[in-house]
Amino acid sequence: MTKTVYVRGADDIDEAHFAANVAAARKYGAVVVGLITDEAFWRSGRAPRLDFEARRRIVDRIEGVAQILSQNDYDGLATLRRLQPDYCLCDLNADTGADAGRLLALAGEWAGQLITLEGVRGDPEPRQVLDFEFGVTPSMRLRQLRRLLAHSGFVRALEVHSPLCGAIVEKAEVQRQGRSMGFDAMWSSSLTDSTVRGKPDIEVVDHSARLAGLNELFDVTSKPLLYDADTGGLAEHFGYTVRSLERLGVSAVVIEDKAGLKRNSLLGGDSRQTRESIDDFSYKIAAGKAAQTTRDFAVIARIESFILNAGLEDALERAKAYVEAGADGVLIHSRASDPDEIFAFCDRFRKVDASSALVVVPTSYGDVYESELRARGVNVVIYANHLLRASYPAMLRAAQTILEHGRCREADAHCMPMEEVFRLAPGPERR
Ligand code: SPV
Ligand code: MG
Repeated sequence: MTKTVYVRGADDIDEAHFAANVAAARKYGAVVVGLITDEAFWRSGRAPRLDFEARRRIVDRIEGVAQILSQNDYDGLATLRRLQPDYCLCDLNADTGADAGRLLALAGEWAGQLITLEGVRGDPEPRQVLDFEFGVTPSMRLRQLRRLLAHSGFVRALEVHSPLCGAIVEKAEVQRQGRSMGFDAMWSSSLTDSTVRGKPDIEVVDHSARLAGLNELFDVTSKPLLYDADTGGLAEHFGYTVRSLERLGVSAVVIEDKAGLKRNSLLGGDSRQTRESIDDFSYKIAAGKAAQTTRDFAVIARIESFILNAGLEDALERAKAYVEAGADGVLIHSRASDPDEIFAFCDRFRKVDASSALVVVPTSYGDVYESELRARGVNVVIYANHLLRASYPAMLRAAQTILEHGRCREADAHCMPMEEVFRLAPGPERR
């Protein structure tokens, strides 16, 4: 009897890569591709870059595929249990170490065998490469955020200030409670974009400089991006910023209702921040919405009432006005060390507005769990500065170690091996 080989049709169906997998698999038997349905993607909190039909068409034209199954579970474990193939192909370049380990255990359940593309049976360490070969057009990227919000209702975003950070958002994945967890989106932070340039977060780094950085970031990533545009500048200028962001493929812009010299919201002490009037800020929101050319782009209005001690009623009044002016959602910010005022806002806001996006940045109240925020109707949680804050102490420690020893050997202990650096961006094989 012909043996069967299961191949998982994962997120980024890159035709050449997938065809190579199928070619390797078909040496063992008839290739059955478990093609993950869009619903299974959404349930796992991810967005497929192509919808099911588009992915099916790609797989369909690959030579050697005997059957395509609609796979309704993201990791494929239930499908494998049902199918009980003779072989299961595990792509160590694409599947995580945890995937590999679980597939191996599962294959043992019915004496199936795991084939790994590197010929290493069950090697738990996947290669962490930035093997981003799947092109994403600006419009594909732009609409991802709305699709994610519509289907899964919750987006987890992490700050990026370089293409390398983007690659971390793209690839970082852990297993939590039996599910693989990753980031859905990137946050382009004014704070970290300024700090990496050694400048304060006062709108002194202009959008042209930041947008040039986004271009490079988008070269090596596929996930959607929310852009922190500070105050958005003059209403007359904001429309131009919206157009530039849309052209690049940014999914949403966030503007905050501060006026004058903008200071970072988490800056303690008397930062003498003033606010835009509700009318003026609403006018700016409307100007941005009028300028956008796609239906998918979103303008999020950030409310600074708690930052300026103006209270809950003020925050709610502003939220209502901003949504009426056309904002697709609101970001409610706080620098309290507990989430009480955020919870109070969410509860009241969701009573009167069930559909606008609700965004939070829990830097100062970091004890809060995503599940608690979700339960209060939050749709987007932004981890706004963590890659910058993690990297600087590590760089400083390496620099100090060199100074302390008068040589660099000891710094190796704080640094990744050179081979891993090369593996991050391996480049093409020489012909
Ligand atoms: C940023 O990341 O630049 C933000 C969020 O605006 S915060 O720093 O908390 O104000
Ligand atoms: Mg900012």
